[in-house]
Amino acid sequence: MSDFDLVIRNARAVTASDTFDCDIGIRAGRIAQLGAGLGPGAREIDAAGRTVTPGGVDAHCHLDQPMPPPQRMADDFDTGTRSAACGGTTTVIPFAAQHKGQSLRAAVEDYRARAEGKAHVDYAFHLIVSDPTPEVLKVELPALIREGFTSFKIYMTYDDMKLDDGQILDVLDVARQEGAMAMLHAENSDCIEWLTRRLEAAGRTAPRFHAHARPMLVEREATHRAIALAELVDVPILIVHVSGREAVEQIRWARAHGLNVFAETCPQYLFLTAEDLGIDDSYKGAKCVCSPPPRDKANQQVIWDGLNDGLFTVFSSDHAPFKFDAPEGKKPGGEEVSFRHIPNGIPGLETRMALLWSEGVLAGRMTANRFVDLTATGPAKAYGLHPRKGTIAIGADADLVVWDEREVVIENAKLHHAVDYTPYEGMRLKAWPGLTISRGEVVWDGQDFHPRRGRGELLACGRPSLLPARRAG
Ligand code: DUC
Ligand code: ZN
Ligand code: ZN
Repeated sequence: MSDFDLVIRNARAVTASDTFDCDIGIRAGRIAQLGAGLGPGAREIDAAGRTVTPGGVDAHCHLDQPMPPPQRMADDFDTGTRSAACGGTTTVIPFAAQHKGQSLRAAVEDYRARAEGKAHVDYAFHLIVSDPTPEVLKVELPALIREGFTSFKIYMTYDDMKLDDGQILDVLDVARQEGAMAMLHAENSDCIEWLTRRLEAAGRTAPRFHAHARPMLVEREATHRAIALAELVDVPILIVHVSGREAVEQIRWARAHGLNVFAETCPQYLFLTAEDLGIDDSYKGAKCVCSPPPRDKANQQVIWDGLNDGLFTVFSSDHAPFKFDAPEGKKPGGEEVSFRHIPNGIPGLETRMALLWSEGVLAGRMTANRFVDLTATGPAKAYGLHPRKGTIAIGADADLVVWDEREVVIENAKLHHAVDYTPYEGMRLKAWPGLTISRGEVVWDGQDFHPRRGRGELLACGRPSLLPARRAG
């Protein structure tokens, strides 16, 4: 008789706060015991000499999100969660996006149907509120938050998504009343449009001009405004995909003034620069067109500093899967178009964990505990999934990564997404997940993916647990 379904022996377990040697006993998908010399498991894995971290929580990725034609995302919940699993991520949080004129509940039901029966690892949904009608504000959004959709994104740019300041205040007010987490995409839309028109008038339409149309100033201004709006409503917010110094300075200012402003950043702001959008007018730069755009080397260091000193709570991929050489992707209708029309975003679900483990932890830039906080515990707390997700603790889901330290060259041909490129092609890393375990099942063994479509569950999120609960009265 075995005591456990699975025992991982001799693990060097790392949480956001501690590092300890132990066996991990798993029963019915959960961590049942941590300790030395645990009883037998039906299956046993010896992790001697290897580090075990919580499975990653990728709290910002886009999968099968409805897009205006001809655009189409290459990854759905099948290929997206496959790619996640093979890169050490065991929970993904993509977006149920409301389009203008649509009910928010209809957007959630549509997205639920897109995910149903496809996912290989667990998932939750953020909402995107793009049409805050009285019905949405008074009825739909409060009800959805109470049903477990406790976070939503607000866009300050993109014509089909953006809210004006008054609308943002209204939506933030719902977040405050219901204890939800509002995520802000902070870029000034009018400044981008003004710059884009001038660039186009001068014939500057190559992908690299995307970065010229979105300088740090437009991110700084919108970040400042988002902070002021949240201060007025008196509600915590989280600024997503922070790219560099100017937005970081705004967030530091807010924190210094006692405001609850949280922040997320992404691998592209550590490992890419604006030069990856092109130093000439080559269309290849379209591969790295994302918003905000990557900045320069000095800004990469600012992001590393913020990851280490606690400015950032969340490290996400912002995986936005558009093929490069495809009419539904970066070449709309098969054409090399002006940067204005290139779908924004880059793939990154599978590479996020290994990039930060290798270039952060193994390169000596970051502690392993901080890595866990940024890639798993912090996002799980920010979006109400902790302690079920994001940690190694008795009672938590047995979502784990056992790390292999070996040289790995990133090649798109070896990745498991449905995108035809990775911006990190050829990069040499010092490690890759050797095992990814999702609720006690090995979904990736370092060589092979073990598919089981539909095993991933839709998670109901609780309230964010980054702050003490607000007391009534
Ligand atoms: N920017 C976004 O806001 N979303 C998707 C990808 C991107 O680059
Ligand atoms: Zn965004
Ligand atoms: Zn995004």
